[in-house]
Amino acid sequence: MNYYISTPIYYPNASPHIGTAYTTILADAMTRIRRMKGDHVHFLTGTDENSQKIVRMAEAKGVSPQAYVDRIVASFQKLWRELDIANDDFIRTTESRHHRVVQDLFVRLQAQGDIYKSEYKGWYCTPCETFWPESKLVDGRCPNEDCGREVTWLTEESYFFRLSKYQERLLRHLEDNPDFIQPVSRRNEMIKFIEGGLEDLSVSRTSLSWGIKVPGDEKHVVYVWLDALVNYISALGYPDGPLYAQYWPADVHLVGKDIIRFHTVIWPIILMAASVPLPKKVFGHGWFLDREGAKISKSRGNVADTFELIRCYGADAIRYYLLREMPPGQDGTFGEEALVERFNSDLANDFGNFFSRTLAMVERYCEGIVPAPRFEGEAQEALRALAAETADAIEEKLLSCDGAGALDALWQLVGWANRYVDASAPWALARDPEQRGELETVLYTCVECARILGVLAAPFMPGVPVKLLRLFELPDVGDPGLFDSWENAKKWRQIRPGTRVHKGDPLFPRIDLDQVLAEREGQGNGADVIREQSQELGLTQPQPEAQENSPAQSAINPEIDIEDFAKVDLRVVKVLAAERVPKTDKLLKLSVQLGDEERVVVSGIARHYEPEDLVGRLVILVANLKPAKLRGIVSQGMILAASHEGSLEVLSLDQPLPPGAQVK
Ligand code: ME8
Repeated sequence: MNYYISTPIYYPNASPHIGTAYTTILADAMTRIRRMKGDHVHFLTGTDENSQKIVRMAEAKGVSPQAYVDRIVASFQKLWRELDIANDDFIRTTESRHHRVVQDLFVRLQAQGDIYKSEYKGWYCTPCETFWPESKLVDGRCPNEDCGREVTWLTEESYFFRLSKYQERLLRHLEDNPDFIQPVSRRNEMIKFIEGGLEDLSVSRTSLSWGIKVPGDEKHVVYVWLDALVNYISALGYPDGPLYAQYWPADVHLVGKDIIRFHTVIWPIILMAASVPLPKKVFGHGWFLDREGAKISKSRGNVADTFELIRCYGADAIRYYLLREMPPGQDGTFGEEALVERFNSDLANDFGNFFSRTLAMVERYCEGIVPAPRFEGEAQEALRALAAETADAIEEKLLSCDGAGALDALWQLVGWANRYVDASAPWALARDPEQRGELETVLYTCVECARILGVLAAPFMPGVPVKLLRLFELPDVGDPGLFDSWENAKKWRQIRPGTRVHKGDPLFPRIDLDQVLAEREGQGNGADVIREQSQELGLTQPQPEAQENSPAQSAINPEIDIEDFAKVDLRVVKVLAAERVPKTDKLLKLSVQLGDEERVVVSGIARHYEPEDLVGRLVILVANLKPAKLRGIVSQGMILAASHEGSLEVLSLDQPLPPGAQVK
């Protein structure tokens, strides 16, 4: 079967964040299960580059829009590689293959009278790049739930697309195809919206030079949605490319709830007007919110740096956490503490531990050689039935875009596996030679169960089978079938007795959050500065290499000359005031006295100190560190602290010395 799945094409106006990653990871998991089922899958993602936002950002940085997007697009592509995203294509709307299709469509729709020239007078929201009819404004402001900003009155010559003409046809389509918009709650919202009346859509701008020119009227560029949405067919080589013939109509467009309206109103109408079949489904998932309940977004800057999270926890854990934490049809909450909790309880304790126990027992009791089962009893029957049931449940949930439900189903089997080990107590069987047959059967069952779990986990955590292939010395390692075929989860006795296995390292070694944070902080506020500055630039610069251990355990750095050290101006300063920096649980803003001068320093010690604990204390400041902006606050220096195994102590003086005194 052919299966075509897409993510939105993201605006490359800043580096990708954890919310953007969610849609792409969900699409990837759906792609992987389909591929494992033997389907031909085409998975498309990409970037939406022709927007006014990009021009503004590029101007602010003093570079050309193209140079600007090229750098950011590279960071998207890097993130997708690091997250093991197996997309087949990456469309950029600056590519000529896309321009050509948009221009051809424009000309056709214009020739048939569905696009016409007029004048736009209306309320315009610049950040959302959307004209809003008066009736849709909320208290005179942009009605986007996520925006709510002021709108301005604009008059401009513009081409319009006759959305209104297709209103009834669209409603009929929604009625005849109840699955077109998922989940149902969003379908109902959209039907109400359409019934409220569609107005024709402005599809060109004269105020821009960056973008796709309107053929024959080059002072106009094609405007946002008519350009962006067409990526789903331009990437396939519409109208006559072989991929288009094979894959269109799309099986599912995965989008966030913020853009479901564009995908279920404008997009189907463009397609209807062009006599192109409609996609089968548009799924609008919820948002990831931060712990204060605000949407994680580029503009809010409440973004956890995804590269840093991958470095700390690995791609599989990030994928697992995001998929598990987004309840179907609702919003999910993202927090690093919760991520680590899930990591330790679900991945280290439940999942990883089952593999460690199984392989360690085969090493201990059978010299690392998988024994042959002596019989088939109730447990084996139960496992076979549960494996098949679990595979079906995962498939059903995941392919209806419910990653959390699919992982719940998988964890039922993980729970069974651990209970089976506890109940059959191989360590007790091993003490009695008469029970050898029972022991070998139990261990074989555990090994098979580990294999089955490896197959079922593969769409969510593609790194798991890769690690398992290192632990199982399979005579047929080259056989792509073992972890690559979904059907194998329902089969029994796939691991040959006699196969050598190794306990190896745990799949998911437990993580101590304090240690992770201490290491991050141990890199100095400098690491925060780099992250913060890169967010401001909208770029993710390479993170400094992690120190492997906390500073006390790590090797001493290379020697420096006394002159090098003399460059560092260390001073005693008195903390005059301290407060938490909003929207981060890491940073404190300190006002310090340095001689007669008062300075502001942002320090990553908020997890270790209450602000009031610091007021009045004499601490050590790196006074000549280049100022850097953290969360919009200019930090003039760095407070010294020592850290070890998760604890952190700010260096301070026992005996008072005047603020400004030098430290040598
Ligand atoms: O809207 N939680 O691009 P965009 C979950 N270029 N998903 C999130 C999220 C969050 N906090 N934040 C973003 C655009 N997303 C247009 C799309 S398509 C033809 C054009 C995801 O960079 C979610 O999928 O603003 C959302 O729809 C998308 O990123 C918006 O990305």
